[in-house]
Amino acid sequence: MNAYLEKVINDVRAKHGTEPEFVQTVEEVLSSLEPVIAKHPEYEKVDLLGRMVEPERMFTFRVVWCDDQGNWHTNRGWRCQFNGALGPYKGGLRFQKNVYEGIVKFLGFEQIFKNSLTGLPIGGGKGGSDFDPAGKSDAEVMRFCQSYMTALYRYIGPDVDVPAGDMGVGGREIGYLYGQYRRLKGVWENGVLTGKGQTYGGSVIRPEATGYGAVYYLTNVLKHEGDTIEGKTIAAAGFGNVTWGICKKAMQLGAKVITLSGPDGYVLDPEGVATEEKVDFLLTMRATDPMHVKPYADKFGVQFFPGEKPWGVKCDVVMPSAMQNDVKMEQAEKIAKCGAKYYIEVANMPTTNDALAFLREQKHMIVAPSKAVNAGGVGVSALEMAQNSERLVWTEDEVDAQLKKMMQNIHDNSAKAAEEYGLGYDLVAGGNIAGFLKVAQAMMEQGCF
Ligand code: 2IT
Repeated sequence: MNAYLEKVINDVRAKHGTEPEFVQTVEEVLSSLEPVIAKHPEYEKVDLLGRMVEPERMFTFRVVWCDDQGNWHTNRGWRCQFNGALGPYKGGLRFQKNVYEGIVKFLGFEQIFKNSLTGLPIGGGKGGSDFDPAGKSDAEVMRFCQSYMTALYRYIGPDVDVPAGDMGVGGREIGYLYGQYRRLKGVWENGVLTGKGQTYGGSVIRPEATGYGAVYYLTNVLKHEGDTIEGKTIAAAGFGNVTWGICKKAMQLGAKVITLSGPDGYVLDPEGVATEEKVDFLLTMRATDPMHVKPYADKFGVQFFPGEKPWGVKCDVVMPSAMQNDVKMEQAEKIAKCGAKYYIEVANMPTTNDALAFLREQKHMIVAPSKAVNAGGVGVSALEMAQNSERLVWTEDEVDAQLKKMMQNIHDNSAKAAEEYGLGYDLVAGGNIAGFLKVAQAMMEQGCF
């Protein structure tokens, strides 16, 4: 590897030994940049990469809240404003027990390149808390969100930093967060958050956007291969917002999702999660118990595999859409033999680096990276920001058409970047390169800081 890249990666390893997810994403992105660094010696001269792996700013804060029994709890909150070269920092908030600095930083780093790929003016950021939403009442979630926003509101704004949802943060949480922001600031600045309800400036299709975008991206890959989506079987994971969107769009386009998973195991539905009743049931399950997918098997009389992951099930397309590092070497080996030609990452960093390298080496497979595939979510968030600043509401057809076009551009620009650097149809490297180049140019043009 190029000596400069190696130095930056080694520095990150040395500084972030306790944050393995962040080290992992830096290794993954930077290893794609070898030909770019060779072609652009000016980047090394100003240590552009050393700057890019260091957040512009990151802070941590205390979030104190009271449960329904009158007991007080202290959680930790974070916001990482990683890179603002392209626009206001933009990225979700994750509320999950296992969140810590390393998770926020890894997600923030990925977000820089993802947001760049959307072609829209948004920088990269991410935030979250180690608050565990499981089993909390609405009132508890509201008090938590109000406390969280009280700590954060001074540091965000429509032109500063625009948080949104991620795991554990959906429309309900965004509503409480926005209500508190408005109360504290006394202004109607709804462009400060995205993923809002439609009564106060949320965009149509935002809840579906990540899943819809992922399926649109897949259709572009299929088109490149002279293939079509009709009749394709898809192994997906999770059953949250993203997977729900994948099921819906796949169903509309004549394909079907045949697996879902949860912390308790996975379900196999050979007929597909491909009726309105089934797709809607995902929302019910998530609202009642986000920890168990078994109720789907019970309701629709399909097989449930306790404690197992769906990887290895025979299918045409594999879409890991649940969480980071869901696919390790052991699962990748099964996926390589399951008959699928397409490995389309959806969740942020769902594949370990060794498993991803292994899958990319499979001659019969095409691998697409999550930071391109799932960019439709944040892309529609940027469309929500545009609607808010215009004080207009766009129709479903307008937003859907823009999303579809955006996903095509992301795919085509990734393919083109890979081609230009002599890498063939390498969507992983191409996505990293295309995302990187725009940020790099903006940073160079804005001078050294
Ligand atoms: O990972 C992601 O891109 C998100 N959670 C969405 C971020 C956003 O600002 O909509």
